[in-house]
Amino acid sequence: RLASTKSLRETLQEVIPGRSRSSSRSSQTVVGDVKVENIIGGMRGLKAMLWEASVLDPIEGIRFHGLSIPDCQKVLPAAPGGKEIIPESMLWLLLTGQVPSTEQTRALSQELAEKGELPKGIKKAEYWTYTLEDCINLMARLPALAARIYRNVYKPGQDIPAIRKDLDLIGNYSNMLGYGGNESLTEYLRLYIALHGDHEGDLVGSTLSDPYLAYSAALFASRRALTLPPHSLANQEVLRWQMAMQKELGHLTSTHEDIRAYLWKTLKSGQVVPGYGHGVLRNPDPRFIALQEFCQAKPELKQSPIVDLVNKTFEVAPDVLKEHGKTKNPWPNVDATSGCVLYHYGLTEFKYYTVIFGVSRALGCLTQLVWARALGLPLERPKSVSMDVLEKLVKQ
Ligand code: CMX
Repeated sequence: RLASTKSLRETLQEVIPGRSRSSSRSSQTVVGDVKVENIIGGMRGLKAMLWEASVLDPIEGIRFHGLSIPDCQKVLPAAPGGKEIIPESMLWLLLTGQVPSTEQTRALSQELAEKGELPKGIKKAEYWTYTLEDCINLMARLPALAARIYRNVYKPGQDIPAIRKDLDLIGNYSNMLGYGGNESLTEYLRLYIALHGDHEGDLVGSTLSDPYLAYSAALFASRRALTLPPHSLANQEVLRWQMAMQKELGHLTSTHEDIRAYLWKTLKSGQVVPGYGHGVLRNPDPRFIALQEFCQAKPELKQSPIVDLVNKTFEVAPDVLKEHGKTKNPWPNVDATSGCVLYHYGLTEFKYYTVIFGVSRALGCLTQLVWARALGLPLERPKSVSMDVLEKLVKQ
């Protein structure tokens, strides 16, 4: 029964395989009868449970792995200078079914003492270091998570490649999505995700919530932020609209005049031109320009019917919107092209675009969280005013 000098973990590693009882797992052997008194009596005395460490005999009392209490008192090591069994040696016996040596018991006492202190509160000035660690972990896992969503929904039953240590974050994401062989799309995803990385907003994070909660809240709680037009889903809306235009005009034959007429038709039906205008910007969105430049540099994208239509629309729409005269910004925003390029690459599942967007937004959300902790920023708690107060102010 005497154990070797092995550690608790090593000992368990040896013991567990022998006790997994694989041969008896599906045995049909009858262990006993179920009597009415068992049922009414809370299953007392009914052998229906697997328990490794102890057995309670009505006459002898408890035995731990076959050792009675007097046996344990005889063989289980005591504390230095003591005589009584100590919980460390009992724990060892319960876990492994073996009697530990004095050295093994001391090693376990030492490990417990080393790990015994309650975690102390960390200094406020150090919050950011832990936040950063969580943020990096979260960021690192997002591609696998987002790729799994894509595969589960659109390509079920296929194996997802493992993370490759030699690839960058989006190289791995693209690979796990199943587009690893398409370097041009992978490059586009890199640019798209880098460009969409930030936007203001840190309400949940300001409550000192951890990055996982804050980021999930950013994705889920703010439906407007991610799943409703006009601010979001806009790249899907643009794609739908451009495809409808393509269908109506014929993609290779459409002239600037045709597109101008289509734009007016959209506006006259009371709809906005998707991909144009912005709450803040008053110029073409530099993210749009960067994506356009990406497309211009790739010969196959220059020939893409959908990308060509986006270009032609850009050549016509600002003038039409200026003439229409409502929007403060007649220029394209990033969504005027972003989804159309994904579509060109064969990533045609519209509904997934918002997930890619979510992966991207992690960059900004998590950055803000680290800075909020580094600067010790307080809970965001704006003061509200009622309509009455506002009206009084206006009338003053
Ligand atoms: N087509 C037609 N009319 C437009 C327009 C467009 N693209 N953009 C704005 N307008 C209209 C507005 O509907 C508003 O009309 P009303 O006065 O009748 O309500 C008027 O112009 C003034 O609006 P604005 O101050 O210029 O723009 P807002 O700040 O109110 O809205 C935005 C900004 C993005 C919601 C709006 O331009 C829009 O709906 N664009 C199309 C959808 C789109 O591309 N969304 C992507 C946004 C990208 C981002 O947020 O980063």
